[in-house]
Amino acid sequence: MLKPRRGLLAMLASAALLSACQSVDTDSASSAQVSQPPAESSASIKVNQVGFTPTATKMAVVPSNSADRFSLIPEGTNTAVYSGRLSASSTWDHSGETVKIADFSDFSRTGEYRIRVEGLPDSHPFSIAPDVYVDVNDASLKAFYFNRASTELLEEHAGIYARPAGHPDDQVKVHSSAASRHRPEGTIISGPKGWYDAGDYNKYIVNSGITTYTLLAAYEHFPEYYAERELNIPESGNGVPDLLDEIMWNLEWMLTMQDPNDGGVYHKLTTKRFEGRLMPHEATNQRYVVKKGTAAALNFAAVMAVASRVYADYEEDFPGFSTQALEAAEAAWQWAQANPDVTYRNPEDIHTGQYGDQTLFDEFGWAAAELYITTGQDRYYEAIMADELANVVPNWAESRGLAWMSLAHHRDNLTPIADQRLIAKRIDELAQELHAEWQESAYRVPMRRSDFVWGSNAVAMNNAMMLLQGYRLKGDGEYLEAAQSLLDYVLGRNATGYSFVTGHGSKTPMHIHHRPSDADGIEEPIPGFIAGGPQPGQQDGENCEEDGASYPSDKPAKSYVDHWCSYASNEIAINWNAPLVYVSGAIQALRQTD
Ligand code: 9MR
Ligand code: 9MR
Repeated sequence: MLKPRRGLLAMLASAALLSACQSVDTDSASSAQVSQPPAESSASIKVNQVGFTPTATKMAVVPSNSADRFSLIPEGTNTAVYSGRLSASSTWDHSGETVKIADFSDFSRTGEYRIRVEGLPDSHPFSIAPDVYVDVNDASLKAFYFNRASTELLEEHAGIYARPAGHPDDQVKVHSSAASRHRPEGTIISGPKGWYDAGDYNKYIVNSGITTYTLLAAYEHFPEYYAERELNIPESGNGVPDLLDEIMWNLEWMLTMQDPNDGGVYHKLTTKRFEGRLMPHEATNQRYVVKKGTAAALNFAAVMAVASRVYADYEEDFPGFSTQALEAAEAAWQWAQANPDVTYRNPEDIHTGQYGDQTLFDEFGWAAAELYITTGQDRYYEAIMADELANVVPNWAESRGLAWMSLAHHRDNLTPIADQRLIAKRIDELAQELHAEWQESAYRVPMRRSDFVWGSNAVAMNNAMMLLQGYRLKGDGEYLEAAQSLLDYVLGRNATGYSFVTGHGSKTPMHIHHRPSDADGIEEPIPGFIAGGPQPGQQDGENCEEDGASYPSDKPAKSYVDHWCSYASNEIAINWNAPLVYVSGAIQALRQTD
């Protein structure tokens, strides 16, 4: 795709966008009944618009001006209850801004506040409360329910977002690329349920891998927290935690993607082209299962191995599932052993998401680690190749970090073959690296230049997830604070001034690239989805220009536009929501006992 041309039209559109932002900030200042000079959005105070637990580190980012102090004003009053000194100013290269930090960590009184700095509009309001992330965590998980395929969303669960069933997926064709002796081209198979991947309606095994794993890990790490949550989904009240019921919706689909004749796993279930701006039930083009691949088999094997051990505790609720999942995992692992380098590229007549990972060493290591943990068989430990497997922040194409995360969590129950020292070292070294970034950054957020890619907000959440592994292993409170800063980042302490989670914060995305949110005729998007986030690639530049929209900036941390056209900065995706669930739930669970 071509880089966008930055013509006069684009400049005019971005000027219009800027003035739209201005009015938002002026409004919020006046509703606090203070007279402050109007300022452009880059001159606004950036703070987590949801808020903080009482004992957390609490920071805001303040554009540099001559002020050297800030204060906290309780909502509905005009009297400061706290005053502090701003840090020295420094420049954040990712946004080009010169900023100061307002640190009010030692203020812990519950309530609703704004931050005030002379010469600037007051910040958006935020809360200090022990249960401050419960709602955003619930919503980020409920978002998966809203993205369910093959089912009607009833008003009693979905409220105004109720909709008819879409995509029964019981008449799916085997695509030529997936044809085999037992299932020739055109064979009809059934692959219902699962979650739509993102703003599109297709279902991709590779991306389901990291997503489903991350949600399973949230449960494995914080089972008591999730046992108490009540999401009002159709299965609520059935005695199984809602998180596990929601995950089961996708596991059932994933199982249908395995060919029982050979254990191989289809890469995706998809239409040939992306559907239009339609509701699920209106998007009725023929669906296909496409080409088996090694990455699909290994993602599938890893997830089924984890699911087997997690649902073993729920045998009565899901009879036989735990055994079935492990058998499916082992069959997929066998297929990958026999077919170790079947990388994926779209066949010429398939134009939907590719998820074409070309490097498979990490997927082998991850699947081996999960099979090892679940079965206790040393041959799987050997297959991890632990000495050569680094720990890096995970994404859909990069699963090594997930292996280390699981090994660290289960470290007390591993067989003697496991290298305990190596497990601790891998987790801690990555956390240290991110911690150093946190301390050096002008925004006090561990985001590197290379983190501003398609889905950068999920990179932020995955960075936080790995810091949290460091915290869980070693108990170093600074790792938790650095993770907190990343949650602050996606909820408002970022250079765009948005809280990126729909419906959570004062200034949130209204035009996410999400077909149901776009086509349902309801102004507010479905709540609980995290937008992809800023990144300078602007691969949708031409698409946006056609729509008369344009990015306000080329800077990595500001390159975001809240418009339907922007699938490269404003789409939503299950693999982006999952680490938001993990991180918001983890921080809530770890903090509420403080
Ligand atoms: O809607 C599609 C989105 O889910 C994908 O992430 C994106 C990139 O593959 O593509 C979107 O579809 C667009 C297509 O690629 C080009 N024409 C416009 C489509 C919708 O805006
Ligand atoms: O998240 C994916 C990103 O890493 C890629 O750069 C991008 C373009 O290939 O595709 C993203 O994934 C999209 C997928 O292909 C189709 N469904 C929507 C996903 C999020 O935009």
